Amino acid sequence: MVFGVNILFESLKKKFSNATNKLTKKVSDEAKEDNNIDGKSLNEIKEPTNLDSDESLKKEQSNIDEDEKEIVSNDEISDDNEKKSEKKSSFKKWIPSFKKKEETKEDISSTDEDVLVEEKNKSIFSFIKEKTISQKDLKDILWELELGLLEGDVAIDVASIVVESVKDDLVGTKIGRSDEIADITYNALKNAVSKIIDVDGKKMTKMLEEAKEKGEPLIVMFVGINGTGKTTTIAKLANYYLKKGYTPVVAASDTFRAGAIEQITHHTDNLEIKVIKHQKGSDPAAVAYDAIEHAKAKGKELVLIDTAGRMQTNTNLMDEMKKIKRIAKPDIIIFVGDALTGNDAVEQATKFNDVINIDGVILTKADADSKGGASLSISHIIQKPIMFLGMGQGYDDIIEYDPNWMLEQLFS
Ligand SMILES: Nc1nc2c(ncn2[C@@H]2O[C@H](COP(=O)(O)OP(=O)(O)OP(=O)(O)O)[C@@H](O)[C@H]2O)c(=O)[nH]1
Ligand SMILES: [Mg+2]
Repeated sequence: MVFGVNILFESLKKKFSNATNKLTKKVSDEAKEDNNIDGKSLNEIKEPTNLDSDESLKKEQSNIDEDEKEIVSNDEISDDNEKKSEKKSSFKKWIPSFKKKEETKEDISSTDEDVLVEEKNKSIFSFIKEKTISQKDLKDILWELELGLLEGDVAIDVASIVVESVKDDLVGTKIGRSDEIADITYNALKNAVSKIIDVDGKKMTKMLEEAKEKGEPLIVMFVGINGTGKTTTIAKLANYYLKKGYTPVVAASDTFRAGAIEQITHHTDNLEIKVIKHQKGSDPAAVAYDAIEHAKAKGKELVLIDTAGRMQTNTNLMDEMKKIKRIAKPDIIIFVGDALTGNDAVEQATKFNDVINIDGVILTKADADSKGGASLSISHIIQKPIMFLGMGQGYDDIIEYDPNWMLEQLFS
């Protein structure tokens, strides 16, 4: 399968990674401020380069020497030789003295120097006291995240849900170590997105297996506005299920657009499968009916009904679509939307769902979709699952949608 340039959801990926970085930095900065002790902030502590000059090294070393005395007198560290050798280590040259005092007074009851060094080491990358994330810490960054999502064509409701979920997860969270922040914010975002994209519903492959067991064809009808990729998607799915051992038949029920019957016939010829077709302008419901009869008579397992593209605002064509549904009684109605149209695809899906009650969505042209807004929003808005994603113009360029795969794409 060729995905072309790797631009899949590039913009959303960037937004999520920016948000994680900014949240991490903000909370980290706040924590450093909170932890400013004796006029010395964690900023200073974390920068060994500050101490690189001879003078600061000497100063730090003399602090350490003072502290060493304290350790010996307070806590009976007896092994002088070990202590001397440790003193020489470059690591110790920039251990902050206050941190050492803290540990020395409270904890050092054994003479285990290894433990002492390890504790010091940890302390450099830790907060001195816990930081609790507040609403104030997040305000600006969440606002930026929301704007970013809207720019990426994420539906308004979905953007708000993501932001609220991240806020709920993070506010009140206690962070003990600075290196935890990135993980915590990253997980909060991932969790928010996973709630949005995982919508339960019918699963075509499973239903096909079940229909086969019953000895009945599975009837699937495809709807959507003009040019979104319905006919191409039908050819891809015919190929997909042929490879899984099923025999499909296609109903050329787009009797409206010039060239539509020839277009679908071209694909069925290539795939060497049967197409049931009438004349241009004939009743699309009758074509679907004949295709179903053919499948039943010949023991074919799958009927794929192509329909004409229609605007959701065209009442006559929407009524005609309802008639096809009434006659064909499809097991699954799939709305085919163009991922590149972002919020428009979401609006169309909503309208088609209102009129005909769709069971799921296929988003096409995901291979060219750098924004990802429709993929993130559509199933949550209409509460129907994305079933497949179209990933190119070839017969093999289709993947069965899996929310975990989507999460991987967004957070890899
Ligand atoms: N890049 C890309 N192009 C696609 C994909 N799916 C369809 N196309 C292209 O989109 C164009 C329209 O596809 P059709 O299958 O004719 O669309 P349709 O919905 O049947 O169009 P109408 O019958 O006119 O409503 C064609 O050029 C397809 O090759 C996809 O997943 N990726
Ligand atoms: Mg078509």
